[in-house]
Amino acid sequence: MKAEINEFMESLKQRTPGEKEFHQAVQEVAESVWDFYMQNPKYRKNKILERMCEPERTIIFRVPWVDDHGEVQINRGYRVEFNSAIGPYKGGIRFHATVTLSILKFLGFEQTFKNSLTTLPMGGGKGGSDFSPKGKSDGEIMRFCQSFMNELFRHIGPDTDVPAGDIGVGGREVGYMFGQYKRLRNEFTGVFTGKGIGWGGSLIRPEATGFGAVYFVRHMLKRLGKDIAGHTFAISGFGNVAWGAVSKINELGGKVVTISGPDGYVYDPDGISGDKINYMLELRASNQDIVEPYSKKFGVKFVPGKKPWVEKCDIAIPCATQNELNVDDAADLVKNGCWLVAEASNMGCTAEAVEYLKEHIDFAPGKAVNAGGVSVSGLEMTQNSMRYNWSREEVDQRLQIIMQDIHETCVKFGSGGKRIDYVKGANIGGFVKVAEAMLAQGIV
Ligand code: 2IT
Repeated sequence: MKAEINEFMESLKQRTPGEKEFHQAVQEVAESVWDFYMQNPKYRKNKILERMCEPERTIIFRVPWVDDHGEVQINRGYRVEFNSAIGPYKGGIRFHATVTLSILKFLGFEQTFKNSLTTLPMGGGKGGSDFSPKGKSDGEIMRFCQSFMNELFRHIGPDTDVPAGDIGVGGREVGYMFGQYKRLRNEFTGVFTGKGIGWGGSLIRPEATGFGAVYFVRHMLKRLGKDIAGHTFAISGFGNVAWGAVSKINELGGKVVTISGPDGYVYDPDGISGDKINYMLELRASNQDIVEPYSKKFGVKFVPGKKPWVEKCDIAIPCATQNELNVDDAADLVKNGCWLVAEASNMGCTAEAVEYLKEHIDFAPGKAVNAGGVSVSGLEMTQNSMRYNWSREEVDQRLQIIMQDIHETCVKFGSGGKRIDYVKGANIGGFVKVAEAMLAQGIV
């Protein structure tokens, strides 16, 4: 089996040289689904997996804009329309200096499986730019978003491709991009999710990724006869996902002792609760991309340049970015008594870390754990189509049902070993629905 996967990966690597994050994401899926793929000649004959690894369309474009000093700036914009077998392309837009085609391809590839798991009719896509919002003025961000949309508008639409936020893209950026789309098309339509509440957004969307992650962890814990209450959590990041997770963990009686940023991590032994959670929003809005001010404000430890995985916790939830937890971090966590890791970031752990964690403790991957975000995006699309808004309770209820379904799918396809293999469960569970749709739709 290993030789066949290696052959498959070698051929992929030859066609996509240098795209290491993309290769990492595909390798994980290939290893999970290989046996299943081999047992189903209809998939193999139709080269379903090979086709899934080739985006249906990739758009790359110049994004010129003028900064506050009158200087011309040039960034690169992307939209990777990966797979539309089960619905319009759906996935976020990332603005970050590290954005490359490889990163957006890994994200778009994973999004296809994640969206399939949500039970909602959404294909997979991802977009973004190497533009960094850090330290930019509001005017600069608006002009960049408008220039970005001046090209992207011709490729997206409510039944074609529906972007949303991701790292560096929140309510403000979605607003600017949606506004420009509406101006160019002369059309008020559900072309973006993560919109403001007064203009087509859904309640709970900002909280959804973090809430969903904690609902998913709660199901994992239930199988172990445990609960969120009384447990200590280490979290990385301090953005939208971390904020939602910290809020829900507090509500359910858990304690969060860390958050982190590119500058280091904060250790708060009393727990990040109450006003401290609201302060996370202020930190994020400051556009500085640092967490140190938290330690100054609340008089707690700040460790510069380090990740939070050396602190003692029961459960760790990476909420920042890809490959933020490596095998040494994984070993530190396990050594200090951590017994569950759930990725809320996309591909938050390196392949070696995933292997180590799966061997030693319970582990669940981002495409299952963080699917609550895109799920509520799907619910936002539904509400937009109905021209109606559901209440907070209604959206939250649906989110909880979806996270339960995703967990059940993981258990269904990931059982058989000494622990549930959530990676295998999520990958096969996500694969089947897309594969069946691709089969039914012919060679397209
Ligand atoms: O990674 C993700 O699932 C997201 N950034 C959210 C995508 C969406 O369309 O809401």
